[in-house]
Amino acid sequence: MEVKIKQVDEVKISRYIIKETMEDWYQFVESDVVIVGAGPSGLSAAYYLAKAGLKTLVFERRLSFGGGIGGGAMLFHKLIIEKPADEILREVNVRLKEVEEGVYVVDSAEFMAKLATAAIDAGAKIIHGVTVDDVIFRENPLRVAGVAVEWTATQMASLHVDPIFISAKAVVDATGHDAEVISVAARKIPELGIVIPGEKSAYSERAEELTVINTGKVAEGLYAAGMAVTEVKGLPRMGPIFGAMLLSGKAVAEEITKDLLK
Ligand code: 48F
Repeated sequence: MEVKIKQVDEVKISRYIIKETMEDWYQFVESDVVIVGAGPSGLSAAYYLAKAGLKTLVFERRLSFGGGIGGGAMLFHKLIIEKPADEILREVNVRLKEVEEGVYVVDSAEFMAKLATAAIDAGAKIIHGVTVDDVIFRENPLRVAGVAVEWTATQMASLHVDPIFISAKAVVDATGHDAEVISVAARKIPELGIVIPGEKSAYSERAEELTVINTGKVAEGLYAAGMAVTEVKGLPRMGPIFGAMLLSGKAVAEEITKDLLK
Protein backbone atom coordinates (compact mmCIF):
# COMPACT_ATOMS: atom_id res chain seq x y z
CA MET A 1 0.00 0.00 0.00
CA GLU A 2 1.35 3.42 -0.96
CA VAL A 3 0.92 6.01 1.81
CA LYS A 4 1.51 9.73 1.40
CA ILE A 5 1.10 11.49 4.71
CA LYS A 6 1.66 15.25 4.98
CA GLN A 7 4.85 15.87 6.96
CA VAL A 8 4.68 18.29 9.91
CA ASP A 9 7.66 18.92 12.16
CA GLU A 10 7.56 19.08 15.95
CA VAL A 11 7.95 22.85 16.22
CA LYS A 12 5.00 23.47 13.93
CA ILE A 13 2.89 20.94 15.81
CA SER A 14 3.70 22.72 19.08
CA ARG A 15 3.15 26.23 17.68
CA TYR A 16 -0.26 25.41 16.19
CA ILE A 17 -1.42 23.79 19.41
CA ILE A 18 -0.18 26.60 21.66
CA LYS A 19 -1.60 29.36 19.45
CA GLU A 20 -5.03 27.81 19.01
CA THR A 21 -5.32 26.87 22.70
CA MET A 22 -4.39 30.35 23.85
CA GLU A 23 -6.78 31.96 21.37
CA ASP A 24 -9.62 29.97 22.96
CA TRP A 25 -8.61 30.97 26.50
CA TYR A 26 -8.13 34.62 25.42
CA GLN A 27 -11.59 34.67 23.88
CA PHE A 28 -13.42 32.82 26.68
CA VAL A 29 -11.76 34.63 29.61
CA GLU A 30 -14.83 36.86 29.35
CA SER A 31 -17.81 34.56 28.86
CA ASP A 32 -21.54 35.05 29.12
CA VAL A 33 -22.00 31.77 30.97
CA VAL A 34 -19.58 29.40 32.69
CA ILE A 35 -20.98 25.93 33.37
CA VAL A 36 -19.06 23.83 35.86
CA GLY A 37 -19.33 20.14 35.06
CA ALA A 38 -20.00 18.27 31.80
CA GLY A 39 -22.49 15.78 33.25
CA PRO A 40 -26.04 15.44 31.90
CA SER A 41 -27.34 18.68 33.40
CA GLY A 42 -24.25 20.71 32.41
CA LEU A 43 -24.27 19.41 28.84
CA SER A 44 -28.00 19.96 28.47
CA ALA A 45 -27.62 23.53 29.79
CA ALA A 46 -24.65 24.12 27.45
CA TYR A 47 -26.65 22.90 24.45
CA TYR A 48 -29.58 25.25 25.07
CA LEU A 49 -27.49 28.26 26.13
CA ALA A 50 -25.24 28.02 23.10
CA LYS A 51 -28.30 27.57 20.89
CA ALA A 52 -29.69 30.80 22.36
CA GLY A 53 -26.53 32.56 21.16
CA LEU A 54 -24.77 32.99 24.51
CA LYS A 55 -20.99 32.63 24.78
CA THR A 56 -20.95 29.43 26.80
CA LEU A 57 -17.91 27.81 28.39
CA VAL A 58 -17.95 24.45 30.18
CA PHE A 59 -15.16 23.41 32.53
CA GLU A 60 -14.90 19.70 33.25
CA ARG A 61 -12.49 18.33 35.83
CA ARG A 62 -12.06 14.99 34.12
CA LEU A 63 -10.83 14.16 30.61
CA SER A 64 -14.21 12.78 29.62
CA PHE A 65 -17.81 13.82 29.08
CA GLY A 66 -20.95 12.75 30.78
CA GLY A 67 -20.26 12.71 34.53
CA GLY A 68 -22.52 10.06 36.02
CA ILE A 69 -23.89 8.95 32.64
CA GLY A 70 -20.82 6.87 31.85
CA GLY A 71 -21.12 4.53 34.80
CA GLY A 72 -24.73 3.77 33.96
CA ALA A 73 -26.57 2.14 36.85
CA MET A 74 -24.03 0.31 38.99
CA LEU A 75 -21.92 -0.02 35.81
CA PHE A 76 -24.84 -1.50 33.86
CA HIS A 77 -24.67 0.50 30.63
CA LYS A 78 -28.36 1.44 30.47
CA LEU A 79 -30.24 4.33 32.03
CA ILE A 80 -33.89 5.34 32.36
CA ILE A 81 -35.40 8.47 30.84
CA GLU A 82 -39.03 9.47 31.27
CA LYS A 83 -41.40 11.83 29.49
CA PRO A 84 -41.00 14.71 28.62
CA ALA A 85 -37.17 14.47 28.73
CA ASP A 86 -37.29 12.03 25.80
CA GLU A 87 -37.91 15.08 23.59
CA ILE A 88 -34.45 16.44 24.46
CA LEU A 89 -32.78 13.15 23.56
CA ARG A 90 -34.79 12.90 20.33
CA GLU A 91 -33.53 16.40 19.44
CA VAL A 92 -29.93 15.17 19.73
CA ASN A 93 -30.64 11.87 17.94
CA VAL A 94 -30.29 9.48 20.88
CA ARG A 95 -32.20 6.25 20.25
CA LEU A 96 -34.79 5.37 22.91
CA LYS A 97 -36.44 2.06 23.67
CA GLU A 98 -39.91 2.52 25.16
CA VAL A 99 -40.40 -0.10 27.88
CA GLU A 100 -43.74 1.22 29.11
CA GLU A 101 -45.80 4.25 28.13
CA GLY A 102 -43.53 7.32 28.61
CA VAL A 103 -40.60 5.34 30.06
CA TYR A 104 -37.49 4.74 27.96
CA VAL A 105 -34.17 2.90 28.25
CA VAL A 106 -31.08 4.53 26.72
CA ASP A 107 -27.55 3.33 26.14
CA SER A 108 -25.09 5.27 28.32
CA ALA A 109 -22.31 5.61 25.71
CA GLU A 110 -24.71 6.91 23.07
CA PHE A 111 -26.32 9.30 25.56
CA MET A 112 -22.95 10.83 26.59
CA ALA A 113 -21.50 11.07 23.11
CA LYS A 114 -24.53 12.56 21.39
CA LEU A 115 -25.38 15.07 24.12
CA ALA A 116 -21.78 16.32 24.17
CA THR A 117 -21.71 16.51 20.37
CA ALA A 118 -24.94 18.50 20.34
CA ALA A 119 -23.57 21.00 22.88
CA ILE A 120 -20.36 21.47 20.89
CA ASP A 121 -22.18 21.72 17.56
CA ALA A 122 -24.48 24.36 19.07
CA GLY A 123 -21.35 26.42 19.84
CA ALA A 124 -20.47 25.64 23.46
CA LYS A 125 -16.76 25.47 24.26
CA ILE A 126 -15.88 22.54 26.53
CA ILE A 127 -12.46 22.44 28.18
CA HIS A 128 -11.39 19.26 29.95
CA GLY A 129 -8.94 18.76 32.79
CA VAL A 130 -9.85 22.02 34.53
CA THR A 131 -11.26 22.26 38.06
CA VAL A 132 -13.23 25.26 39.30
CA ASP A 133 -12.21 25.86 42.90
CA ASP A 134 -13.61 29.29 43.71
CA VAL A 135 -15.77 32.12 42.40
CA ILE A 136 -15.20 35.83 41.80
CA PHE A 137 -17.68 38.16 43.55
CA ARG A 138 -18.59 41.83 43.35
CA GLU A 139 -20.54 44.20 45.61
CA ASN A 140 -23.20 46.81 44.81
CA PRO A 141 -25.03 44.73 43.83
CA LEU A 142 -23.64 41.65 45.58
CA ARG A 143 -23.16 38.99 42.93
CA VAL A 144 -21.05 36.15 41.63
CA ALA A 145 -19.12 37.43 38.63
CA GLY A 146 -17.03 34.47 37.47
CA VAL A 147 -14.83 31.58 38.56
CA ALA A 148 -11.27 30.72 39.57
CA VAL A 149 -9.78 27.71 37.77
CA GLU A 150 -6.83 25.36 38.12
CA TRP A 151 -5.61 22.43 36.08
CA THR A 152 -7.02 19.31 37.74
CA ALA A 153 -3.51 17.88 37.48
CA THR A 154 -2.08 20.80 39.48
CA GLN A 155 -4.60 20.13 42.21
CA MET A 156 -3.92 16.40 42.21
CA ALA A 157 -0.21 17.09 42.60
CA SER A 158 -0.97 19.48 45.51
CA LEU A 159 1.17 22.17 43.89
CA HIS A 160 0.96 25.63 45.38
CA VAL A 161 -0.19 27.51 42.26
CA ASP A 162 -2.56 30.46 41.98
CA PRO A 163 -5.58 30.08 39.71
CA ILE A 164 -6.58 32.15 36.74
CA PHE A 165 -9.92 33.90 36.59
CA ILE A 166 -12.74 33.79 34.08
CA SER A 167 -15.54 36.34 34.20
CA ALA A 168 -19.14 35.37 33.50
CA LYS A 169 -22.53 37.00 33.77
CA ALA A 170 -23.87 33.65 34.98
CA VAL A 171 -22.13 30.69 36.64
CA VAL A 172 -23.94 27.32 36.68
CA ASP A 173 -23.06 24.76 39.31
CA ALA A 174 -23.61 21.45 37.48
CA THR A 175 -21.04 19.61 39.59
CA GLY A 176 -23.41 16.89 40.80
CA HIS A 177 -24.03 15.63 44.32
CA ASP A 178 -21.47 17.86 46.05
CA ALA A 179 -22.60 21.22 44.59
CA GLU A 180 -18.95 22.25 44.77
CA VAL A 181 -19.25 25.77 43.42
CA ILE A 182 -22.25 26.79 45.48
CA SER A 183 -20.65 25.22 48.57
CA VAL A 184 -17.51 27.30 48.19
CA ALA A 185 -19.55 30.46 47.55
CA ALA A 186 -21.70 29.77 50.63
CA ARG A 187 -18.61 29.27 52.81
CA LYS A 188 -16.47 32.14 51.49
CA ILE A 189 -19.17 34.76 50.84
CA PRO A 190 -21.55 34.47 53.83
CA GLU A 191 -23.23 37.74 52.75
CA LEU A 192 -24.88 35.72 49.96
CA GLY A 193 -26.92 34.00 52.70
CA ILE A 194 -26.76 30.56 51.09
CA VAL A 195 -27.59 27.72 53.49
CA ILE A 196 -27.05 24.18 52.20
CA PRO A 197 -29.25 21.55 53.90
CA GLY A 198 -27.77 18.64 51.90
CA GLU A 199 -29.33 15.91 49.78
CA LYS A 200 -31.89 13.41 51.18
CA SER A 201 -32.07 9.66 50.58
CA ALA A 202 -33.75 8.22 47.50
CA TYR A 203 -37.37 8.90 46.59
CA SER A 204 -37.28 8.73 42.81
CA GLU A 205 -40.94 9.49 42.04
CA ARG A 206 -40.85 12.77 43.94
CA ALA A 207 -37.24 13.74 43.31
CA GLU A 208 -37.49 14.11 39.55
CA GLU A 209 -40.11 16.87 39.54
CA LEU A 210 -38.75 18.58 42.65
CA THR A 211 -35.30 18.86 41.08
CA VAL A 212 -36.61 20.58 37.98
CA ILE A 213 -38.96 22.88 39.89
CA ASN A 214 -36.15 23.99 42.22
CA THR A 215 -33.57 24.49 39.45
CA GLY A 216 -32.29 28.02 39.00
CA LYS A 217 -30.79 31.05 40.66
CA VAL A 218 -29.36 30.68 44.19
CA ALA A 219 -27.70 34.10 44.28
CA GLU A 220 -27.18 36.88 41.74
CA GLY A 221 -25.02 35.41 39.00
CA LEU A 222 -25.03 31.88 40.48
CA TYR A 223 -27.36 29.06 39.41
CA ALA A 224 -27.84 25.39 40.31
CA ALA A 225 -28.65 22.56 37.89
CA GLY A 226 -28.87 18.79 38.19
CA MET A 227 -27.96 17.03 41.43
CA ALA A 228 -26.44 20.26 42.77
CA VAL A 229 -30.08 21.38 43.13
CA THR A 230 -30.92 18.47 45.44
CA GLU A 231 -27.89 19.26 47.62
CA VAL A 232 -28.64 22.97 47.86
CA LYS A 233 -32.41 22.59 48.35
CA GLY A 234 -32.42 19.48 50.60
CA LEU A 235 -34.26 17.27 48.08
CA PRO A 236 -34.23 13.47 47.72
CA ARG A 237 -31.99 11.67 45.22
CA MET A 238 -33.38 9.53 42.44
CA GLY A 239 -30.71 7.13 41.20
CA PRO A 240 -30.29 6.05 37.57
CA ILE A 241 -33.31 7.87 36.10
CA PHE A 242 -32.00 10.87 34.18
CA GLY A 243 -34.98 12.83 32.88
CA ALA A 244 -34.70 15.49 35.58
CA MET A 245 -31.01 16.07 34.81
CA LEU A 246 -31.79 16.94 31.19
CA LEU A 247 -34.86 19.02 32.06
CA SER A 248 -32.94 20.82 34.81
CA GLY A 249 -30.21 21.77 32.32
CA LYS A 250 -32.85 23.06 29.94
CA ALA A 251 -34.65 24.96 32.73
CA VAL A 252 -31.48 26.71 33.91
CA ALA A 253 -30.64 27.63 30.31
CA GLU A 254 -34.08 29.18 29.86
CA GLU A 255 -33.80 31.17 33.11
CA ILE A 256 -30.32 32.47 32.28
CA THR A 257 -31.30 33.32 28.72
CA LYS A 258 -34.20 35.35 30.10
CA ASP A 259 -32.00 37.03 32.75
CA LEU A 260 -29.18 37.92 30.35
CA LEU A 261 -31.15 38.86 27.29
CA LYS A 262 -33.78 40.98 29.07
O1 48F B 1 -22.24 14.11 38.63
P1 48F B 1 -22.73 14.59 37.32
O2 48F B 1 -23.19 13.60 36.34
O3 48F B 1 -23.82 15.74 37.61
P2 48F B 1 -25.32 15.99 37.15
O4 48F B 1 -25.37 16.63 35.83
O5 48F B 1 -25.94 14.52 36.98
C1 48F B 1 -26.04 13.64 38.06
C2 48F B 1 -26.19 12.22 37.53
O6 48F B 1 -25.05 11.86 36.78
C3 48F B 1 -26.39 11.16 38.62
C4 48F B 1 -27.71 11.19 39.24
C5 48F B 1 -28.92 11.36 38.38
O7 48F B 1 -29.95 10.68 38.92
O8 48F B 1 -27.81 11.02 40.42
O9 48F B 1 -25.38 11.30 39.62
O10 48F B 1 -25.98 16.65 38.28
O11 48F B 1 -21.58 15.43 36.61
C6 48F B 1 -20.87 16.42 37.28
C7 48F B 1 -19.60 16.70 36.50
O12 48F B 1 -18.95 17.79 37.09
C8 48F B 1 -17.56 17.55 37.18
C9 48F B 1 -17.45 16.05 37.42
O13 48F B 1 -16.19 15.55 37.02
C10 48F B 1 -18.61 15.53 36.57
O14 48F B 1 -18.20 15.20 35.25
N1 48F B 1 -17.06 18.38 38.30
C11 48F B 1 -17.37 18.24 39.62
N2 48F B 1 -16.80 19.22 40.35
C12 48F B 1 -16.10 19.99 39.46
C13 48F B 1 -16.27 19.45 38.15
C14 48F B 1 -15.29 21.16 39.59
N3 48F B 1 -15.09 21.75 40.78
N4 48F B 1 -14.71 21.67 38.47
C15 48F B 1 -14.89 21.09 37.26
N5 48F B 1 -15.67 19.99 37.08
